Amino acid sequence: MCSDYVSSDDIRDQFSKAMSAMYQQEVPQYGTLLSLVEVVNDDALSQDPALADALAATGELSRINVERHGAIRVGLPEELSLLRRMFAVMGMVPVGYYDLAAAGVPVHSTAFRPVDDEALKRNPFRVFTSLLRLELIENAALREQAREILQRREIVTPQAVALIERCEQQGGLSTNDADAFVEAALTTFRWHHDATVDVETYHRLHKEHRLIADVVCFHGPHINHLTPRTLDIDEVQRRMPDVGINPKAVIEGPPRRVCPILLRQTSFKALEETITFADNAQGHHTARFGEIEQRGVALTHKGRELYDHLLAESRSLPVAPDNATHQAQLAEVFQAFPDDDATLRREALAFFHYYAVPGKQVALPDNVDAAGVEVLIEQGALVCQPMIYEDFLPVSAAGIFQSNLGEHQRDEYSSHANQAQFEQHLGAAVIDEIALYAQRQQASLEQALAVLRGR
Ligand code: OOG
Ligand code: NI
Repeated sequence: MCSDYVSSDDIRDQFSKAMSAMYQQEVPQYGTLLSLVEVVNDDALSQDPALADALAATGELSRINVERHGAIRVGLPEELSLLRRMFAVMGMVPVGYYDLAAAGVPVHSTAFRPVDDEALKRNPFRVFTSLLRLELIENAALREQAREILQRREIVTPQAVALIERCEQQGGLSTNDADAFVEAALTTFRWHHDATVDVETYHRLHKEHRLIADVVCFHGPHINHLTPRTLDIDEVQRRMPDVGINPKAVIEGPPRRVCPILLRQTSFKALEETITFADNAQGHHTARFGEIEQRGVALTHKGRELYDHLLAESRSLPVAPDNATHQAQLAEVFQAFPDDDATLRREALAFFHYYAVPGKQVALPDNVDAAGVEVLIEQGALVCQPMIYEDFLPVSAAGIFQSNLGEHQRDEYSSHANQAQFEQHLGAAVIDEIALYAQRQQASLEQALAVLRGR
């Protein structure tokens, strides 16, 4: 690749910062939340030097203050595949498949994100991207009307399309082109106060499902939240009311633990926006909300099965009236999930990065198996750090969707997950997230062993 091109990591970093600045202007509470998260993160690091050391070792300390995920929803297959090409310019590829129809939300989703160690360290910006499943609209006339409305809009500006094509042809963008791309791409995710439909059409779609109205009635896939990463979500949840923010009732995901796993999330209610409809009627729409998350170690298939099993068990208990009770119930059920790094590693429940300890001379066989790894760790020649989970959780995502869609919840759709159709619409296969963690763990182990062998 020509070295005159800006790296895709730089473009992503620039874009995620521009997006954050735009969202701060659009949703002032997001700025308040960022300040709160920063204070809590600084406190967590100063109170826990071991945490600071661990984050420094994996290169996460430098990324934590820029780390965000956003979420968008699109209406048509062509929109999804065009966004795939847009995100590729920024080194973001589709990872994972999430079926939300089972939770009563008529979408299926993926996350566009960087995948390799260096790119993640630089800026792990991810965008949870959902495609509306028009086929789940039962009323055929309404379904066709929704499709027609969507077909009339262009969600990416002609200039952005031209720059995406240039990047695909040349293999990169010059500094000027990259700047122009970031600005043009940002336009796609802006909020629009004017709807593309009259108020009556909006209400008909809204009645079918609020999310359908949100996707179909506007000029584009406005970013609906941007989520900073905190090191102590319980503390942020506790302090949110002090800064005028009311979080949803419970924190989604696993309970608080010594060794955090996967992802814990909480959100707060959408803004009510004033809308001007195509017939000049005025009305309201709620779409955008705030969210925070705390990330823990990525789990193997075995670890994930145990998580899913325990989560299902906790969900069969009576619904807790408040977060404290919910967390206490969860913690009780999750006692069955080992809570120290050594057991998580030895039982192959979680993924780790391996590092060689400089200066250690040890005799190494040609093939180092799992038992051999344990010996090297005991000898102090190898150390490991938890590999952070970079993805999302479907049950949590459904909880986030629902708490922000408001009162009117509907039952699950009877349709099944359809990854093949999603990939066809996307124009590419989604990457299996667990295979990615396994590869990165293996690569870090091989690299560490090479260092120990003096190569
Ligand atoms: C996406 C909700 C899912 C998460 O963090 O799990 C999500 C949406 O509301 O569009 O962002
Ligand atoms: Ni989110």
